[in-house]
Amino acid sequence: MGEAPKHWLDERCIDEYRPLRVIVIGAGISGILASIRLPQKIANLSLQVYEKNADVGGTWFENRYPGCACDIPAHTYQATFEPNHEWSQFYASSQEIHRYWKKVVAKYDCGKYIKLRHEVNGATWDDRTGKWRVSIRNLVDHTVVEDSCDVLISGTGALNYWKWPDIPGLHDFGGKLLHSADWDEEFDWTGKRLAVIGNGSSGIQIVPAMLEKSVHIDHYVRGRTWLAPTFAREKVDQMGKGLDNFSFTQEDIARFKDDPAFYERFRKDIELELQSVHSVTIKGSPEQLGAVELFTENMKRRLAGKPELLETLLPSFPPVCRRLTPGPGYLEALASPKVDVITTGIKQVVEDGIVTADGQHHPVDAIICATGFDTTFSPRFPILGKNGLSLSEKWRGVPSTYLSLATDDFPNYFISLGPNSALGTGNLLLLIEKVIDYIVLCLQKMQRDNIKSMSPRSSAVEGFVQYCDLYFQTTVFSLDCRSWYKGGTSDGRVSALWPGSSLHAMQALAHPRWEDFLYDYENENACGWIGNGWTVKEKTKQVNVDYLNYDQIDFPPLPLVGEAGENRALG
Ligand code: N01
Repeated sequence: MGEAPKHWLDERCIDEYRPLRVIVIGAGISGILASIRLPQKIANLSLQVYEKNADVGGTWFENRYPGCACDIPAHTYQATFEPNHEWSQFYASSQEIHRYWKKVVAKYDCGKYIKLRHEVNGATWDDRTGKWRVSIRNLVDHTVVEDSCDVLISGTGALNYWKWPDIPGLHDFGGKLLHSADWDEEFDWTGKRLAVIGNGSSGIQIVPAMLEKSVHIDHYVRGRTWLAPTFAREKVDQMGKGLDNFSFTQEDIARFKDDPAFYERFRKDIELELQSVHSVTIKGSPEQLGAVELFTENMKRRLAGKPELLETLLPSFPPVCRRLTPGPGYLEALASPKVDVITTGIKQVVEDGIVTADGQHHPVDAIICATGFDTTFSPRFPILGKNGLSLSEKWRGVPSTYLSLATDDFPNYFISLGPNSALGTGNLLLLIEKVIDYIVLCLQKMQRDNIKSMSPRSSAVEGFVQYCDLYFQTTVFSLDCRSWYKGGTSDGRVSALWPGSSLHAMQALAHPRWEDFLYDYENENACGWIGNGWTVKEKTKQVNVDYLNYDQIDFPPLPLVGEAGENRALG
């Protein structure tokens, strides 16, 4: 064997971790969690988060339509490590959730990493330097800044790219035209006739919230949808509040604060319910069949004021195929004499209203499009990986990933809430935390093993895509219902959901399978990570033997002996 080149011996202690510059795109929940966990766990880190908006919070900053709230109970829609004792509602409003995340940002001083009003508009991988070149537009002075990083993390969210529906004449409308995800908070609809298009989660919240002040609402329902019984409501009822009261009083909040055991039990009971319904997503399962009956009864009860609507609304597809929502107050609002549910298709929008396919003209003062987002996962700006490969080209058709968070030929690129990461049931925030933890483990490995770049093997990406496709055949998500889970189609590929339960995702993300990745090393010697034979503490004359501290020693449990079960002792 020939002599190894001298430069193979790295002038670096084994634990002298290489500097890593990381850019995160977006300061929504993913970006905030990244700006807490990365500085906590990555040595020698330079972190920059770019956020296009004027504030942090992502979805919960942007979505301001009337009634906007999280339809998952607030006590399970928070960071695991930041339990909030002061939620004022069982289903917190978008404003309250936004305030919560702003407090988290302030508490962990994340602001120092975040540049607001800076929109990333391009990213290109340079294989030679092992860095991403990132182009950012300053939205205040419109200058373009160039930055670079070792690792690029996308935290732009799956439901951020809102779009107008494809309806002829929409922009010829002479009244007020709004989209749920681009709300005009100045808009006053008192005494106005409204059209609300769409009965997804947004439309379901908007109709009851706008009803009181409006004079009339035409609610355009193209597809049918299931309304779930209110989630975990007996937990609220157990507090003596009654089944339909979702506000917490000052006394309730004081109890959450002063009685930690009560708070923990309340939080865990709801979480347990959230995590125990996965089987309802499986085709033909007793839970799925039971849900049809349960949900039908629930809808019938809530539509008592207009029983004829049940026939109009009841879907032929099973529950959970489309995203499920409890929609408190929605069915009750539809039963109001002020609301017309219109299922005839929209032919066109005219200057003063909407014309349906049967030729009827429905005049309105405002049209509210609660019609959803572009969920194709095509990036909004060019992201170019190895050999100039464009991510939007690569993902045309199938947005293929490895575990939703990385893809082949895009080294050092990670995604939070990428394709196949959303959940039909379970706890999405927990999943975001686990994805960020997974990325942290990858960054730690890059530093420990002196890795220049890593990306999943093509075979691992193909394997995950195939796994998803086979898995979803067993679930109700693949049945015939139009949903953003399938990119807005009825029979397309399920490209938005994690293929399993949220507890399954937790397990899958807990321990990266390093063999599923390809690596390039900083040093040409694949064993370069061993460094120069020194540890940092020795080089800096700060040696200690803390590994002998009792709290650092891993004492194995002793076997029990004798009837009394006394332990064996050495002396
Ligand atoms: O959008 P959607 P969304 N003509 O795509 C209809 C999250 N979210 O904003 O079903 C007529 O679900 C379309 O009809 P159809 C949550 O994950 C969470 O409501 O395709 N109608 C559908 O009814 C949710 O799933 C919360 O036939 C048209 C609706 O518009 C996701 O965001 C709250 C149309 C779009 O529904 C998206 O919800 C709100 C057309 N041309 C949202 N085009 C929480 O509480 C579309 N539609 C956490």
